Amino acid sequence: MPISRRALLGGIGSGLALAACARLPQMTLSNDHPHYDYVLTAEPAPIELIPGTRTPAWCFNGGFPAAPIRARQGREISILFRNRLPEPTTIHWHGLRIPIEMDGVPFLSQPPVKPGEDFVYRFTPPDAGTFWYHPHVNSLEQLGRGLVGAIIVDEAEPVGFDQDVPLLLKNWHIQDDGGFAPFTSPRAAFRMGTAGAYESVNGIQNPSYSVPPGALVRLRFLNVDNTVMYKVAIPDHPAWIIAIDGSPVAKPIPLEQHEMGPGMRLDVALVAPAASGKTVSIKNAKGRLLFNLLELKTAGEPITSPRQVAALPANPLPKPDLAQAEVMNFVFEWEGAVTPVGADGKPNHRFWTINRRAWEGMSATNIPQPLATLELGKTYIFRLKNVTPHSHPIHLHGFIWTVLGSNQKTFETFHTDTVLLQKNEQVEVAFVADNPGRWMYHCHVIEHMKTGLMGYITVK
Ligand SMILES: [Cu+2]
Repeated sequence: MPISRRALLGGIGSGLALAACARLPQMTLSNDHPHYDYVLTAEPAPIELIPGTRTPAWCFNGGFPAAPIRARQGREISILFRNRLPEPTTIHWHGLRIPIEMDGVPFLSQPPVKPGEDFVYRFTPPDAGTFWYHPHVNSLEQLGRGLVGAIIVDEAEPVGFDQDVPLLLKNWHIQDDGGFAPFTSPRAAFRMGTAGAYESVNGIQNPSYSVPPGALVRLRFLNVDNTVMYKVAIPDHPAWIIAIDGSPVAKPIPLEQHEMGPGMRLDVALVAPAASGKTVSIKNAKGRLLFNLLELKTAGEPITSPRQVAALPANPLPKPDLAQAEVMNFVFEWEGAVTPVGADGKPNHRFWTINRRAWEGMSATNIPQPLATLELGKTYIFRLKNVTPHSHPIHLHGFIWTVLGSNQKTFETFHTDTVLLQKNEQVEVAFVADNPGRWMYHCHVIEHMKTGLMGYITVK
């Protein structure tokens, strides 16, 4: 979706009000200076999910899914974001280690982008991998209506896949007529969340993608859902995990079943069957049953030179100094078992807690205290303890954790920006606090984050 200069000029006029950005000079758009690699517009756009119906979605660039934004590792990218929604918004770049001014959290890192306004996101991604973006305003509705997209950072040196398939996993909260159903209910918000009824991959139920026979295929799974966990499995064909949540694993891991909470990603590599007309079926495991997610079908010109799955190059993460690390405990808890609703029937927003504190919410004039203040450059070990009977994908903006261990399972050390904590699980993660700013720290089940399971840490 790189926008040509001509298309860019055709799409925007002069006299745009650009929102202020603390670190960057104000960009003035003129026909002589089309400075942007991408134009990303958030706007209402009806789409057809259920054949013959209209869903009043909110989309990026007019449809779902928007073509992935492709950046290159170590190279600056500039994205002109245009808010054409009827309400304020921002864009957060999940998993990218970029300056706080570009992190897209209203009030904490930038003012909300008002309807009709624009904002220039400009950053240099240090890490290659599969990432995603979404608003950080009115998240239940904005993400629920479709404002989610993939940003793929290509490796600095090409890694040689024959085919690269981004797969956005999302359940839509829609009814049979295509109209939206409620994105939340109090009862579900205090349990595992409200699942949408219409499952989709890239906006389609059980899509089929054709790949050349013998091709080395990279599947990029992105759980962009508000609520739902996916457990990816490819039971009848060899496949390997090559990256978890954007970060390459040291050695490809044979894929059995891999669970992804909201916000999480998974890169899987496989060599397609050598013959034409063959199918590789990709499943979602629910309990002991396997359900179809999508399929690959071999077609077209075969690739005859042998292909092999290999490890991806490591990303340049700073190495935690475990001997000098400071340990911090974070306990994820809930306040009671009775569904708390106010007199208006709406959920009580102070139900889930981090260290006995529910997120208070914030505004331009009222930013609550951080959950913790970290010293710039120092290594920290976060001990994440889930004492609730539900799973929580815990995400920290601006950093990538090294996962050291869990009290429930053993694994090779890996890196992630989102840890899926199972019930009663305790996980230890380490990282170097090398990125100054105020960084959101929250559960990515949107109903959990909206009802308390959120906060931020300050690094200075
Ligand atoms: Cu949660």
